Amino acid sequence: MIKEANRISFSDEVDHARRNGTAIVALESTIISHGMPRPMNLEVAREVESIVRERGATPATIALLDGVVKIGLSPEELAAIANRDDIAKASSRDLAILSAAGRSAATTVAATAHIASLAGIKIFATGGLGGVHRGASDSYDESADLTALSGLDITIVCAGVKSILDVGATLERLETLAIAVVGFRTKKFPGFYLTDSGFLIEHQVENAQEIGAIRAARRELSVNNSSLIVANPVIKEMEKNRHDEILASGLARAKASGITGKAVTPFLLEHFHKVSEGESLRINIEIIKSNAALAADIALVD
Ligand code: PSU
Ligand code: MN
Repeated sequence: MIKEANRISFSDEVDHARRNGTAIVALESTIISHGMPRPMNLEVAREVESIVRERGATPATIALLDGVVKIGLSPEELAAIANRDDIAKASSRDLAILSAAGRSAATTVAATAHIASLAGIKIFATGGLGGVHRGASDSYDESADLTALSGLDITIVCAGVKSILDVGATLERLETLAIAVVGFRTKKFPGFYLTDSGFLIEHQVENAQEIGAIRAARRELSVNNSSLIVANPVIKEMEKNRHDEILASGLARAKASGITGKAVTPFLLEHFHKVSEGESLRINIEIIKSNAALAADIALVD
């Protein structure tokens, strides 16, 4: 559990929920600072927190601010993550380096899941997971989200993985890493902007109670050394041909501009937002809100 009081701090709201043992949902911050444009990003971040509260759970948006890991952000801190120009993108490996330097960063799924686990928070809502990128057999670009989730017991609600990735390869890696996957009212693995990535998953659940029962069984059978993914598809997806066209132009532009490493995901998301004239942003927002609501319901079952 947490020792370094100065390096990690809880918001009053999250502190209160921890003391009372009530439901908490972890939320990541990269999606706020690097996944959506201003000023919409702050509005959405606030709404997502409100949705978690309305369902009866406590939101814990996680980020690094001026060297301190924050579990739960005050309204001012949330605005800082959304609007400040000095917010880095931190995966797990970056956290200590940035913290020691007193820097600020939004946390990816990998980093957020790590911090949430430290704080004993077991349920986490995000948009889309990172995964294996297209062309990874040459570039070796595979998100650290996968390895992080392979070593943490957290239940993560997402709309599958982004269709910008190699979805088939990502599903294979999830299997190898013993990360469990269930579809929420679907057996089609969602592709973020699309309800169906073209890949099937084996297991389907219908409600939060069923997920609670799986979580209990995981503990009893000691198969909770790695995470459980709840894949929750978007309701109103992007038109498939349009999606494929935007993706192809985005990948070509990323290649031509020499975009690599951690810049790839934000670059492609921004390309989608620009070219789809707000359609991808609308979908992104719908996804985060619906995932936050489902995560709250799951947290309340525990
Ligand atoms: N999904 C979104 N928007 C995002 C991300 C995911 O809808 O901005 C972020 C998440 O924080 C995820 C990260 O952990 O992208 C993965 O980045 P990379 O591919 O560089 O590991
Ligand atoms: Mn990468």
